Amino acid sequence: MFIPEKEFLSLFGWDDFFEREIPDPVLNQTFPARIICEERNLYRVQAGLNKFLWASVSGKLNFNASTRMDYPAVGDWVMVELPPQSERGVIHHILPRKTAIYRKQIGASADKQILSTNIDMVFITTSINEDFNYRRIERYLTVALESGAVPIILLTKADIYKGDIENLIAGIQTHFSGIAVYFLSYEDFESASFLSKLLRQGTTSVFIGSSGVGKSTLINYLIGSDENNEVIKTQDVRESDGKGRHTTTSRQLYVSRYGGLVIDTPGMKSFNFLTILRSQLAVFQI
Ligand SMILES: Nc1nc2c(ncn2[C@@H]2O[C@H](COP(=O)(O)OP(=O)(O)OP(=O)(O)O)[C@@H](O)[C@H]2O)c(=O)[nH]1
Ligand SMILES: [Mg+2]
Repeated sequence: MFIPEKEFLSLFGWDDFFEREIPDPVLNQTFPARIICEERNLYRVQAGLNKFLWASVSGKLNFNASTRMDYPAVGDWVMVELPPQSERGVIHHILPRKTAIYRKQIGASADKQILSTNIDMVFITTSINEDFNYRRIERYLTVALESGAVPIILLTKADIYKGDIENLIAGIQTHFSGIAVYFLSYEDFESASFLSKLLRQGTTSVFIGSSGVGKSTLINYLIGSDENNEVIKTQDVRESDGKGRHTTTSRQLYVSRYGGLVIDTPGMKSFNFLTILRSQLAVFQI
């Protein structure tokens, strides 16, 4: 039987809530793992500090699933089995989600796409170039506030802001009272001391925001990669309108230099549709 590493579990945010939810019948042949990336019908799961494997859902889970929400998403804790002589894991069960952030698909289908689950903080990331606007923050915030996760407004590209940044922050704080607002610039990530305070071990944060605001640039720093050794691809924004071009195409969870887990997401175009759900609802149970 596979015994999960205690250190891994606490680093990855495992707690009594999930412990209690392990269903008895699957306990013996499965072990807990967290979904760190998803690619079509395959999931990259982490089950130990250095234990990664690809896994697919079991036939039963697939059969019982009626919407995309019934499938694993990045951030989920799942119960996985590694059949003898196999390198591919089988996901038997998705543990209930504490929080889930998702958006509706564009088009006729009402099916929702989950961006990530079991998050503690939502960083509403917005650059303070010419594309900055209050309405967008408002929309992201409305959704974040429903989640149970803590919303934080993060202003990026402070280096290109021409006005007085303290004034800007004071204005945002007045507008969105009670919400923490921070700023940073890629020229000086080191001085953004709030990052080490917030991204503590055992927490999970998701970075959402329009394409090109600098989410992946920051996450590259947080996971210890640099310009010459970029783990996540980043791309210049169009100079004509300051807008990005959708460089990140999938969600992925990483361990940050401060211990907390961080999830990069693709920039959102159709943000109007984004909603966060509290998840202890029966609908998520498999
Ligand atoms: N001037 C300036 N440019 C920045 C800063 N942070 C990121 N950039 C640049 O902005 C561009 C877009 O950055 P990304 O990190 O790819 O943006 P993203 O939010 O991940 O975009 P998507 O993956 O498309 O959602 C890149 O050219 C970065 O070098 C910053 O603090 N200041
Ligand atoms: Mg990106």
